Amino acid sequence: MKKLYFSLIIAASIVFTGCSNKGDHVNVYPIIPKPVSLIPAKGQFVFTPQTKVLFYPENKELKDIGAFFAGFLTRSAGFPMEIAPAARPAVSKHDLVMVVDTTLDMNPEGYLLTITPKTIEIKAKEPRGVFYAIQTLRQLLPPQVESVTKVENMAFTVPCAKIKDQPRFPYRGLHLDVGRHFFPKDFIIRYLDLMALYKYNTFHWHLTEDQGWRIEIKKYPRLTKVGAWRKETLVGHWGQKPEKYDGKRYGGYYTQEDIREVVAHAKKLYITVIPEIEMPGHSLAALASYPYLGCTGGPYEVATHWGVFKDIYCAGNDSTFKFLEDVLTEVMDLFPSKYIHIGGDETPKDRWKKCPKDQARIKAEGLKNENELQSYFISRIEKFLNAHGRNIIGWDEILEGGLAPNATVMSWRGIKGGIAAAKMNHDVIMTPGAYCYFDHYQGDPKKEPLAIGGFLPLKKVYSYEPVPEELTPAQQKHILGAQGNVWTEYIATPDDVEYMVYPRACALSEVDWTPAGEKNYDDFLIRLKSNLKHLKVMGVNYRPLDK
Ligand code: TNX
Repeated sequence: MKKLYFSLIIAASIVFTGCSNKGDHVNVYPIIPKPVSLIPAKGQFVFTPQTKVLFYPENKELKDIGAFFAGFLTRSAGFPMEIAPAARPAVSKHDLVMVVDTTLDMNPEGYLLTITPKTIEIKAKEPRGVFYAIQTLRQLLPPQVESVTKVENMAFTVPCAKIKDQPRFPYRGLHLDVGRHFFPKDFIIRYLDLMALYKYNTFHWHLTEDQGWRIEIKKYPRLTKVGAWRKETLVGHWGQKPEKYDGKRYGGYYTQEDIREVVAHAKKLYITVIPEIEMPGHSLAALASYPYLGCTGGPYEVATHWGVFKDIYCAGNDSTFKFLEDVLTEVMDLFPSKYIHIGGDETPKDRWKKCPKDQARIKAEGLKNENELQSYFISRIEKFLNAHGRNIIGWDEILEGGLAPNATVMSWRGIKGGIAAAKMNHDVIMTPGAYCYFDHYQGDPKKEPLAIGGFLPLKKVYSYEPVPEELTPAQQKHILGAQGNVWTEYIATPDDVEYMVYPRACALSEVDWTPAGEKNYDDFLIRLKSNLKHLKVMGVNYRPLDK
């Protein structure tokens, strides 16, 4: 055993010293997103069965992070990896030590990682910084560290370096639409696990749609009994004639227990889950469940094709607000996030124009038109959520007819909405379709699986700059970060999701994390090539890079 170890160490030394010269260090430091500063050094740290994970001070959160990291080496290398509190914030033995020092003057998500042949030391102001250092370490280890079964004859080493790192933006998001297609809880957990590897900290879970309501609400059981199921699904592209349907009942939903499990798992990964409950549009599944919520009273049917539907919640009816407040009460109980996303996009006003109750509301509230009625709707919901200590996020349509006083805007129809909101001193999350829509094609549509349209190659995602030049420095501070959106009209399985999301999410992680001046696409590609080997071991169905 000892002998084998020795030769593995020698082999590893040859590989790594060969590459640790300045210039070609990128080959052995395939870290994504790229750290703010990395000083390469000669040699490597070799994990052995004796290596311990030590933490200081004694703290349950640090212990959990230690166990998270140890798990990888226990599974892949078979090392026991003892996790123990350290007596002081330094080690003399051949161990990994994780130190939280609240007096450090650094970003709460930042970290310092020093790797020498003798020890690995992580320092951060908060445990989440330590967690991000651990993701960096995972990427520096051989890809086999991600293996869930023991890998024989493998040296588990990391190249020496001194890394100082912190994110550029506080909001680094990925979204997933589970309304058009439903993805099982276990896949959501995997989606989160992958996000954590790239230092994303927000999961926007789009839970309600015309084609399916996916969250159990105890007070309104028909939402999942009726609203979670559609009688069939469109085959091929929407708009293609003649329309064809598959004739198969389709659906699914998350129980409240499932949701609690996902939220708890996300918390361990330092990911906040923001639920989206769409209103007043994209609500046909809710209307089909409770027809009194619509202007005409129905009957309604859960949608079987894609697009924008005219039947939306009636804004003239107080029982609509009672329903939504009840739903949101259960939602707030499940999701501890500061933000609740209330949708607000694509709301045709046809029904409101003809509905006596909506017209009466417009009159009674002294509103000018249906746009102002939409604003009334969103502001009323905002008031309710604010009273419960939560803030709303809405798609950029919520600017039309007047922005709710405390709303954060998600700019998706380009960046205009984001600019307008920032100029009004509102916070903004950037998700412009041309750069952040991972449902768009990645290559020639003839060679790609059917997608909604558009063309968003990796390089274009990478090139995105979330802060618009026309904003003043004070307004720029309102840009919280960027998010990749994954709408699933044409993405039906977990494998399809991974194909559309990776490696584009790797590129966007660098947009969100790395200082703009440090970005370089060619360098990113070199790191990505090595980094993708990790995803390969994890069995991720990523789209291969163009030759
Ligand atoms: C627009 S982005 C939508 C979604 C669609 C998506 C398809 C947004 C707020 N609304 O309902 O799924 O386009 O790319």
